[in-house]
Amino acid sequence: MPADSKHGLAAGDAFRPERADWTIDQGWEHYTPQDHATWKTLFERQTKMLVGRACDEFIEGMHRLPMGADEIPDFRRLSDSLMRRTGWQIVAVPGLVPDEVFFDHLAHRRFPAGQFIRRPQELDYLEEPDVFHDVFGHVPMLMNPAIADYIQAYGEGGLRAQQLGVLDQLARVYWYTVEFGLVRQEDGLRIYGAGIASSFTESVFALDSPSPHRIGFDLARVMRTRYRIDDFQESYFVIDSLEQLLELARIDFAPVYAAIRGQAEHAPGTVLESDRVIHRGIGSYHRAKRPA
Ligand code: HBI
Ligand code: FE
Repeated sequence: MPADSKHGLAAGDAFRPERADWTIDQGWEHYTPQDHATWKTLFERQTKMLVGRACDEFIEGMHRLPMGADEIPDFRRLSDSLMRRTGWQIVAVPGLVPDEVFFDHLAHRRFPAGQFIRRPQELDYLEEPDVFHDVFGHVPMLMNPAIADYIQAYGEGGLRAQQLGVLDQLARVYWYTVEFGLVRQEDGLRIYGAGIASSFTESVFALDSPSPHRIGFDLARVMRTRYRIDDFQESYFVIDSLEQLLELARIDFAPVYAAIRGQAEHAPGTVLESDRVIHRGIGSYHRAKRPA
């Protein structure tokens, strides 16, 4: 799962950064055998789970990276591979960082990755993005040129969106693509979003459950759609190929913000007349959890 609180800092409030960009040393030598064992458990069950579920670009990116089951990857080595291919680097951070700091890193093709790893008794529970979510979930996709440009554009757009007062709208686009996106491949829907790819349970739910909606991606539609931060998504948005993200990276969002200004927001589970519905969810999962 991704960060539970995408806006503002929850658990990290007390943390005072030494550097203005919030980076810390990964301190790879200081990971304990237990830390590496936790990585191994997560890595092995997730690589098995993602066969036939993750998109081809994810699998290819993973194969090209110095990342395996045996140890938490060293960010310096990941950065060497990324730099050669797409010009990205990985920098270590203590957890969630303030929005401006996050955007500035992305705008400069630096991906901030949580330095710590979750505790063994909390394999499926995360309050802040840790090294498994950030590195296993995000880094393989950063080997792809389309996603690489798209995430940089998101960083640049984030600073503009803040000034325009439309950060919520932009953050939803990130959420429903980079974190929870699905892509159509010849043989069916596949995962490219890191929040799904790094989650054992959601990687099944997102593709196989009859419960959630799967809807063709539309920028203005997604900007108006709230999301769940504490549970599986009620709707997933599907792009036709990763090239679609490259188009998104190149267009100016300002006219779209202007067009939807003042329009109503959609609840996470709403289906609209205008939607290109790929699978209409039966909503069973979230209905069962709501108090009667
Ligand atoms: N910090 N480390 C980290 N990772 C994130 O995904 C992140 C963040 N800070 C802010 C943030 N995400 C979001 O609030 C923005 O995408 C809007
Ligand atoms: Fe993430």
